[in-house]
Amino acid sequence: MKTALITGITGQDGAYLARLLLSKGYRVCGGFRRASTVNLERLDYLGIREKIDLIPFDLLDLGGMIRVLEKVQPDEVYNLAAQSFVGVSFEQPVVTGEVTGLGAARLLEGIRTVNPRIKFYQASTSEMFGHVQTVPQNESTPFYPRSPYAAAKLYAHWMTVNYRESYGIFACNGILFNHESEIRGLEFVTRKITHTVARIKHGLASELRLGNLEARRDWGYAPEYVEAMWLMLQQDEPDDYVVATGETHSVREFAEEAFACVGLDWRDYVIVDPAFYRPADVDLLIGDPSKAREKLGWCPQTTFEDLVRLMVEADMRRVGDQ
Ligand code: NDP
Ligand code: GDR
Repeated sequence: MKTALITGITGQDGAYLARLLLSKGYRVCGGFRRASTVNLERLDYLGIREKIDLIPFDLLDLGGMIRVLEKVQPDEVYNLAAQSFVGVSFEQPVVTGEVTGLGAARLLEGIRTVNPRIKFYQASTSEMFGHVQTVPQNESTPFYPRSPYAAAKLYAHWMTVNYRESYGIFACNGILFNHESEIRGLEFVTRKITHTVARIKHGLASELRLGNLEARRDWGYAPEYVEAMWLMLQQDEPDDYVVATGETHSVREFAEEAFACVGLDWRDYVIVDPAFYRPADVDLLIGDPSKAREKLGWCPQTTFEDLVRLMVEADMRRVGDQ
């Protein structure tokens, strides 16, 4: 039986990856931040909370990390923990750098110290392409980060490459484009839209305030993306991969589609509010997942329309049950 340590177990991807690895017979250890209230909602939603060994873990604490690695003795570590909200990174750039950037470096140091044969997955991101230099973006596209979050992730990305090349650690970067689901955090634009659409339809809200409607993203379905993470660590050689759908849509299109799912016209409810603009935004992301398709045999299955619909339907059920 293999053992995996997942950091960020309370997040969207942590929950889906845990479910996937459990289905493959892994012992799954989940690192969670010791806070006054620990949010295990997503693990409950997927019905897997009792099957996971939950372990206090913080990306700020190298000593604690080393003790966790020694205790758990993982075969694979998936580093999904981060301050992951781009908007907040402009308000808290240093904390974002500490957690999202240096946190990954601490974990790599822990692995190098405890057991360099542990395989390592780093949650890299399409945000590193930022002000994009090619369309679409693939593994050779130069990076141009546009936020403190993206700059921190870029540091973590290169540290992962560095530990692979310097110490022979089996370390991979998954350069994942946006992936969403019914358990996506409410602060991200897709879930903010689908949740508010459900509240409007149930008469609990009357408007939806958004920022930049013209930003375009390559949106996929999260449960499919965690499969790619696992596949990367099962290859003969470590490498970096873009994971994306190859389609792009604007925030406006997402809103239009979501309102249409419940028979409403988005123009009657959406208000553009500059409070949600960012000091610098990423205008266009569209990934080229050819390498993941050819080498990992990975292919996205869920269309944009299906993604929006499944998120709206889940929020309609949840809001209706409240
Ligand atoms: P979430 O924001 O849902 O989850 C982030 C997780 O990190 C949470 O479990 C959070 O714990 C944890 N965390 C935050 N700070 C610390 C810390 N100091 N020590 C330990 N844990 C911490 O993110 P997603 O699941 O959406 O994404 C997973 C990873 O993939 C992230 O690194 C994200 O940046 C990256 N990514 C995500 C993409 C996406 O579209 N979803 C695309 C590309 C990359 P807590 O519950 O305590 O806050
Ligand atoms: P992103 O996701 O920044 O791409 O990062 P987010 O959903 O926050 O923003 C996407 C785009 O929508 C625009 N936008 C708004 N965004 C939010 N959150 N709220 C709004 O009201 C709003 N109005 C318009 C944003 O300006 C942006 O252009 C996500 C995170 O999961 C990262 O961790 C991950 O690395 C990347 O995806 C890939």
